[in-house]
Amino acid sequence: MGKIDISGLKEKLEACRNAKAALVSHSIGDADFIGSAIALSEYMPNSKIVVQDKLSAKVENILRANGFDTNFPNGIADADMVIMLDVNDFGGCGALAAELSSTNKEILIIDHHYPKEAEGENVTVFDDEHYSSTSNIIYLALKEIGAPPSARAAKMLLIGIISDSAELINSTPATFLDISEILEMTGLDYATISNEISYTLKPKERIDVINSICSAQKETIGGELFVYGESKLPAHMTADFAIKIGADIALFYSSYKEEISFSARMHNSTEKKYKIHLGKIMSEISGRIGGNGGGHSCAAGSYGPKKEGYADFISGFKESLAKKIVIR
Ligand SMILES: [Mn+2]
Repeated sequence: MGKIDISGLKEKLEACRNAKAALVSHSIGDADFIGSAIALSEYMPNSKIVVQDKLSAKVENILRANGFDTNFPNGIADADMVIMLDVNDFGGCGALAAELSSTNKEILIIDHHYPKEAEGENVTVFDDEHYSSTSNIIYLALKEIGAPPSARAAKMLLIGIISDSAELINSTPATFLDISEILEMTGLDYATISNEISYTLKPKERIDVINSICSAQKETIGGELFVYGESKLPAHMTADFAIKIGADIALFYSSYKEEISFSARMHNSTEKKYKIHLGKIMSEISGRIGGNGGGHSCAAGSYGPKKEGYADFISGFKESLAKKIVIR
């Protein structure tokens, strides 16, 4: 495994520009993935975007609204190389996990999550948590190369950057700089993009969010308000709303037919005070639901088939918080 920095990434992309690359994401690709993939596939004319399972419903709507196709091939068999975007471990790639960990094809990882080990002689990694999204990395790399994206692709990168920033809270000076440059380049205004990516929940869904938060557990750990419980909507939505209305840390789960899915969110002031990294916690305790976990310091997720492990998962989460907040 070789690690590269941004100049190494620039050289690498220039060298493999004409490769038949498969651009793959974590399971259930999000706006950051699709923005990165669209811009990169424009630069790499022989590449193709692969969706091994499905895209989030939100991303499909965004693609349709912007005139993009929503059908993508799901395999990597005919590709010469694989570029993993917005994911840094094979396990996170769901249906492609086994194939990726055994393939001899060259693999390039471009990501901004807490580094995990993706082993292999054939693996090159650019992974830097200082970037608030993979879309920022792709934007910067293309700029360094001197091949800026078209207005259409730049808008998708912008949607990726803004979506991953949790309303600009998870951001760096470069996040704002890139947003500003792309707005200028495309002539778009921020409000239009923001409206395009914000949740448009129907009244019934808003009732579900309100009910989920009302019936959640509320406790203080140290001086921090921790809210957790079951969500009737996808867990990340309820967790986002819980933070908006005053939780310092929120952990919600949604139960599906085959699996359980957890989302954790944290106010950035809590992160600053205690140096808690939700992505690390979710990764460490994901075995309790027999699955995978990871993400960022203030926004992370975990999913797995062992639904009965949910209470154990919550206790593991609370123990990890207590270690950071109370004992320090
Ligand atoms: Mn991302």
